[in-house]
Amino acid sequence: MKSYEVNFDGLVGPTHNYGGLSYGNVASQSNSQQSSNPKEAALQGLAKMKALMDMGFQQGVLAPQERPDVAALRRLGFAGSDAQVIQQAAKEAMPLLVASCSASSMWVANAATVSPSADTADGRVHFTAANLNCKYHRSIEHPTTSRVLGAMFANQQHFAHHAALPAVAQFGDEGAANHTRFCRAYGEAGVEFFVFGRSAFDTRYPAPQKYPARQTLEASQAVARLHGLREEGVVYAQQNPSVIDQGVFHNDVIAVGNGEVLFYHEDAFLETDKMLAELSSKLAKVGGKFQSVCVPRSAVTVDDAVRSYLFNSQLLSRPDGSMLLIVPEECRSNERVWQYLQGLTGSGGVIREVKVFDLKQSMQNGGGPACLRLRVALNETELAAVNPGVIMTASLYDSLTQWVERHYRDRMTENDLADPQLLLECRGALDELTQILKLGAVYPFQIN
Ligand code: SUG
Repeated sequence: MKSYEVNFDGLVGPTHNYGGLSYGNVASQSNSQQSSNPKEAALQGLAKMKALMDMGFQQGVLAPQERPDVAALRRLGFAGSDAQVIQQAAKEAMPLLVASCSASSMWVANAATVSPSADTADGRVHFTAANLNCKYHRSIEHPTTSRVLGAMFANQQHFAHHAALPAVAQFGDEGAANHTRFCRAYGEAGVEFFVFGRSAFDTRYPAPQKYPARQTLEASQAVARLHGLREEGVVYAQQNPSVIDQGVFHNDVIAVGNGEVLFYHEDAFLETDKMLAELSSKLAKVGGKFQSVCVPRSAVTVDDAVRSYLFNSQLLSRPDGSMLLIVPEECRSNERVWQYLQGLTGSGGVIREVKVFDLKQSMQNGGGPACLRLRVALNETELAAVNPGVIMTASLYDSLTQWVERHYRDRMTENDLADPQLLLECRGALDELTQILKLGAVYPFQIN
């Protein structure tokens, strides 16, 4: 049976702004308070989806969330009408209003961890929504994420959904941003690679000194248990704490994998040789031949990787078995990175081509091409069971582009977030979106 990797990209929401909300994420902190352009952000994301679809890849779309999240503000004690809740928060606690307005759900690599059916005990595709417990503005995403994923992958014969892990730092889980799967073919059993930043219960593991390690070993292990993965099909590795302290807040900022290939920075992991040997022997047991492409620090520094997002790229398999790397424009403007990429594609190795995309609006908050997509490996039968409303087509692209043009502002600052009219605009837009994507009622304003 045919199988595919389907990339579901997060559609940028109408409140996209630079709130400076993510301590440890260099771009988010350095662009704090700048004015943003939500319309441009959404169109940049849609252009990437359309381009991948046109290249022959399977592409889907994941809906944004209702923001400002008035219900979240009410849980923090703000009261009255929706407009009063927003105005009171703006007056008394602006950082909380900004957090409740974040369009951060666009980075759907953090929406969930997904295990394909070939890896799981019950032969279904398993999803665990990420609790994103490290940052308040992201911790409020998972209930709606679960409803949206449930509406996209509704068929219970093929899809199993798990609620987010307990909402404490000890089970901090950032979803697929710290998870990669190696396989010979997408429909065959593979090796799932979980990368954690610290252990919450075992003090023998080192931890970063400056910035938080968002993913714990215990969270990764819980996800693997929930999904019914076999021990021989799982490898755990620890991120190098010193790169977290240099701004590598998710593993997908320093490594990316696809098929039988891991593309990573020399400083990405602890005990790299042991980890590579385990990946290689476990992949061999399911018939695969593991290959690694290490980028030496002498060619590209960790700082270059953090600024250019070289590793936050999409590594895609082409029909002839070679691979294509989708990188952000920032890679072309970094001389060392660009030079490295020229050498890489010219070397006769597996990665043959680089395609550059302008995702500046998202990049300024620390979200590159790989942050914007959630990968779901599906066989033909499972793909047919996905809600067809969320699969990208030329006509869906046109509808979504027109929808963005109709509803999105082209400039957003902190003052705009305090405008109660923004809530009404967003709800109107999202109500229409759920009809375009055939999701049914998924947002708090639709179900309460
Ligand atoms: O969680 N930025 C996101 C970026 C997520 C990137 N995802 C992956 N690497 N997979 C984060 O730090 C910034 C929001 C703000 O500051 O307005 C933010 O949430």
